Amino acid sequence: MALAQHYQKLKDVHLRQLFAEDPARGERFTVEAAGLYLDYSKNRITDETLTLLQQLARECGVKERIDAMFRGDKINVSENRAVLHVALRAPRGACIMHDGRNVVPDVHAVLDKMADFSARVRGGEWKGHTGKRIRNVINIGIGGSDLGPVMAYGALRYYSDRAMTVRFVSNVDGTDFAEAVRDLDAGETLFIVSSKTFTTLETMSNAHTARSWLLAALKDESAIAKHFVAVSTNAPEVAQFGIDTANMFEFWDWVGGRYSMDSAIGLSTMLAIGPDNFRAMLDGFHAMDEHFRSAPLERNLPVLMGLLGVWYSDFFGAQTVAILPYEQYLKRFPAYLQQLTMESNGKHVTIDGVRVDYDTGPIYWGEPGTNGQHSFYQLIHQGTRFIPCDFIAFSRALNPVGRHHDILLANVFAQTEALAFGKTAAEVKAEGTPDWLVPHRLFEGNRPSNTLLLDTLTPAALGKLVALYEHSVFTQGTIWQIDSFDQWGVELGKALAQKIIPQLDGSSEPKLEHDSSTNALIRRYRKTKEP
Ligand code: G6Q
Repeated sequence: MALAQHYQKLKDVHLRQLFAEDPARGERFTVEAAGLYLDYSKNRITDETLTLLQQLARECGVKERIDAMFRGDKINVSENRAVLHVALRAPRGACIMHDGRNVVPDVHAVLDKMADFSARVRGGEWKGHTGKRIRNVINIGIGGSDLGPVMAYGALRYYSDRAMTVRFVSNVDGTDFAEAVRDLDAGETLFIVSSKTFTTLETMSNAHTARSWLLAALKDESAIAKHFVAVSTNAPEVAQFGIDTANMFEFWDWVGGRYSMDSAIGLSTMLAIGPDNFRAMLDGFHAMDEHFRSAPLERNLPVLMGLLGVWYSDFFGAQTVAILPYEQYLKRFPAYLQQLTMESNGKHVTIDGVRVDYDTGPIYWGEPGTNGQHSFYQLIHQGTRFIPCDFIAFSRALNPVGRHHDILLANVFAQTEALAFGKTAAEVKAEGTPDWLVPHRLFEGNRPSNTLLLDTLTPAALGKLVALYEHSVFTQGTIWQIDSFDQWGVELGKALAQKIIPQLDGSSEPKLEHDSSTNALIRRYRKTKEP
């Protein structure tokens, strides 16, 4: 294949050489879309690489797949579902069809209901059972029903109502719940039970515990209606739990969990930042959707980033990608992206069920800068592994403090520069380094990175950033010909524990038919657990 041959030609070429040969490279290999500026010049690519990658995109039908997604085709083949998170942020007048029905009015009806509820809670009109206003919001959910809201709350904290405490309970480890409520007054606390299926073990366990906690304090079943709302696709289960379906915010099976932060799953976000800011975030998502749908492949930001990821995964053998936001509010962004990317593209068969003979989704990880610089960056600079990095930064600080922002941004630029160009033996020697020390202080460089530079971390900017990654994940999944929208590995986890739970309880030894390791662990736990 042409790309494999091209890789052989390029694999030993240094970024130092590429920049020397084309002094305008740093301006040429950039693209701006919807206010996001991407500098991809510090990647191990030439014009030919881009041409070949775009050819690959064309051959794999990226354009056709984008159209199929927006058209509502059932591109999630293994679950026979449409993939329409783009409808969640379509403007009111738009038309996106699903099974012969325009879903945009449904989306806006739920958004309006969320806005009305949020305004009432934020304004103190919605009162708790004892007449106190709601000051604490706890979202109970896990995976896609948790990570998006957690990330968005952190990212948009600046815009949030500081009189309100917003917390998240996801883990079935009782500590998560215990610590979340320990200093809260039940009379001022609202639980949002967020679960697409409303059957997830962790979420339902936490929801039942929350119910008991609330009733222990308020001592009246009728309090549930004022302190519990649900976000789900499953009205019967919501009613079964005891939440009035009038207090249920709906979404649909064409919204995947990890693509749901701008559906009703974002209710905690809206309660924190208010309906107007939430809508601004949706507009940001939509701006990137439009760019993805209409921009030519060569200038298409998500396509470009997706293709660069494929280039490194499948030709350079990169096992991981580091996500490095230089923005404290984006602390949980790498964790969010981990689910988005790894749950979507961690697949080993093609859409047709054939085992792939190439690598699919890499491992995503990261931490905000500058903290990472004082821990794991060492390995990126001088280790033996090849780790492409995405640096994310904002030109304007939300909290301008002295010279902090210049120092922060100087670090971004310095890091990408050092990774790309390194430091030669001659340069190290010229600093007066003795010969024996030179190898230790040498930096090979030629480590690639993207730099995403945005103006300010606004709700709209966050929407654009998330949509950029959503669509770049989709682009990659299309190249790899996998189903980026199913998650059978997660489903397996949901079923596995169910079998063991009853075996951990009860006084008589259960009949254990697992392997010898699992049997022994269960026996030891039974012996050592609290009576
Ligand atoms: C996301 C996954 C998964 C899911 C959780 C929670 O794409 O499907 O992370 O979001 O397992 O599921 P529920 O929302 O159904 O509780």
